[in-house]
Amino acid sequence: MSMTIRNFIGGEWKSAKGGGHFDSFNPANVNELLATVPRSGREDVDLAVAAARESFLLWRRMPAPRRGEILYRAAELLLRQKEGLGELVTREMGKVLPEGLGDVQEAIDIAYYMAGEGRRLQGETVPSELPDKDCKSVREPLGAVALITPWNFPIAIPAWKIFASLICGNTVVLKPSSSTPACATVLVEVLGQAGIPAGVVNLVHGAGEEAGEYLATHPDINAVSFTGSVAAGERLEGLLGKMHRPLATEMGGKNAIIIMDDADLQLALEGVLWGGFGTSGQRCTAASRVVVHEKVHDRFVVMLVEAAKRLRLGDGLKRETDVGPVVNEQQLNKVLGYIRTGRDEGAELVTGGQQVTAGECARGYFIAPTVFVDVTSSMRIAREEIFGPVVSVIKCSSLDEALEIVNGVPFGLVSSIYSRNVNLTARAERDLQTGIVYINASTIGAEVHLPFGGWKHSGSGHPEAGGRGGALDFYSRVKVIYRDFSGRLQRAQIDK
Ligand code: UN1
Repeated sequence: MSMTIRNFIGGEWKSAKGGGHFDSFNPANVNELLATVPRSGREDVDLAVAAARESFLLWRRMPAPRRGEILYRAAELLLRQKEGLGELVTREMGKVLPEGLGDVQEAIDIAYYMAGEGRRLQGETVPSELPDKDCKSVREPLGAVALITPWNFPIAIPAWKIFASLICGNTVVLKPSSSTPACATVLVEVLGQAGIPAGVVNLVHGAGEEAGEYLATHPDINAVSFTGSVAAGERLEGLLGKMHRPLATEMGGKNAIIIMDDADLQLALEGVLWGGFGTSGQRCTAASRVVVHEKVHDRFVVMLVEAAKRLRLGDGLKRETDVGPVVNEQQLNKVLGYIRTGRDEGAELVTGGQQVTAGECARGYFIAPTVFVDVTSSMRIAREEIFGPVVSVIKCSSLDEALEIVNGVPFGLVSSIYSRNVNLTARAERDLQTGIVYINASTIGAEVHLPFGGWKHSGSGHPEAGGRGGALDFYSRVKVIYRDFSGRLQRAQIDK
């Protein structure tokens, strides 16, 4: 049964002022309509921003531990609804059910974690260079923040941003991806049930170019956090840079797994399958490059091709499905386009490479798990983010060469190395130019209490998740307070 979705503004569910709407479908079966969604315009965004501004004073003055208690209740409610929400994730964006449940679990984790941060939110207290004077720094919220989120983690990524914003004392306007509006709506519903006051979290549905961009550049917004495509992120960087508005962007990766000649190949294989084809390759953290030592290259390719062929495509709600659909027709065409590019560039396609339309795949957007070999680092399939179930295998002859290949792309989100040699893994740990490095583990599986963010073109360098050194640094600003209780003029740098 399909839902009729509304915006959530100032604690009320509202249709779009202009009356327009769009639909959300199940990508495993496009005949299944999930939701009819308001297509918001400027007026709707104006109302949501006004609601966020109005509630800011009340929310920022609520003691942070009290804000944390509300977040804790949200975590408990999400836990109770985990099954239903996980299924909705699978139905709305296609990832297999265990991953849909994982998406929800990641939101639960961040809610508990940020609830605890309400009793920390540390600044610093340090001695002054002068007598009878003390110095401290405190964290203050930014104001009303705009959060623009993608479809690949339709619960977890909004939750990363919302809970970090809220614990710092900000109010929020969320514009979720137009491909996953139902997931965002249920998440916001739960926040209301947890006791978040009206106006503190607002939700506006619509297209990125309309509602999203207008929201991000709205004069009454104080900061913007965006996760999504490179093109949209770079556009926002241009617009907001001119406005001197804080912007956190998370725009993807071209992540690689290095497999050295002494690696446990079976373990590495499992890592490549999980990293390359989990979520149908639609993660910023997906392992889309595998750099394999020449001594084990051919053996590993045989293992990979056999295993990739065995993966079962289908509806993610079915227990036996390994790989679900890609999210929509546009992604389908984009990924198929990259597969054509790979062939044209001279890479050898060893398995997959086409849309699957047989049997239960007939009504959805399915692409067979695809592996290219003989890929060189200058090819587009080895440099650009594909965001689909496509793995490019590149041969190397030493760790140095592997590091050069991995580091030689503009992105820098995740990398991984499989080797039993501690000296090699320690060198890789030191020299890999990515925000996240895994040793003997795949490229996916970041945990919420550590910062999540890419280097280089992967993002702005303001990580998601984590506490100090992570999301809290973006969603708060530091105020330094000097208190002089000497009763006389004391001059720093001058009086001794
Ligand atoms: C993303 O791909 O956008 O490490 C986020 C992971 C997840 C988060 C991925 N915990 O793959």
